[in-house]
Amino acid sequence: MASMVIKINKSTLSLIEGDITKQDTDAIVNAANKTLRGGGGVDGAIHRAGGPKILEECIKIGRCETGGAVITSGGNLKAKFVVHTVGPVYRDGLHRDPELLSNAYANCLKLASSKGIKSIAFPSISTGAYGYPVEDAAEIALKTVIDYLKEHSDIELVRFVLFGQKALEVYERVLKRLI
Ligand code: AR6
Repeated sequence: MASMVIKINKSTLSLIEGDITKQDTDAIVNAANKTLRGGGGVDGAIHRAGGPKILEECIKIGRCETGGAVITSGGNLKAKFVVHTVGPVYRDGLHRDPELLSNAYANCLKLASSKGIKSIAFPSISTGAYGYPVEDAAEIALKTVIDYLKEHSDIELVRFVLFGQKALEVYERVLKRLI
């Protein structure tokens, strides 16, 4: 399996191809929607693999705004927690799209850190049903995570779990450009 691993201060940032529901990190991130009631893509896969407990907790929480993040248990998943975030629906890359996508990553990291989470796996938020071009989204995602890890040392591992070789290649290319 192709992958890329770099160190940022004491933390590890890694890129792999795979299925987010199979990750053994303390937390995995769900690319949810504002209603938190489940959906397709990663959201559907996480709820299917994690079982009904996750949805019950989501219903209690109620809602999540674009760029925000909330947390539930991991249900039947290996991961103890699921951090649910809502990426922006891509319009044109202008307006608030980049800012809201960056907020989604940053708020997941802040929330994870406040819960003592040491390792977290992200999917490529907004690049499926929400239509964000992968290359642009990768740059925002990686920049936001790198900036966070430069300033905070509590999260030891951030793993991007990309769906398919093509997405992994894009993330690898963008990361090489950024470091
Ligand atoms: N593991 C890792 N990545 C995956 C997996 C998986 N199991 N399944 C899909 N991907 P999307 P969005 C990739 O559509 O664009 C839902 O219906 C996929 O290839 O899941 O943020 C929600 O309820 C893509 O690159 O999320 C919302 O309504 C990336 O994950 C809406 O979709 C994100 O695709 C959110 O759309």
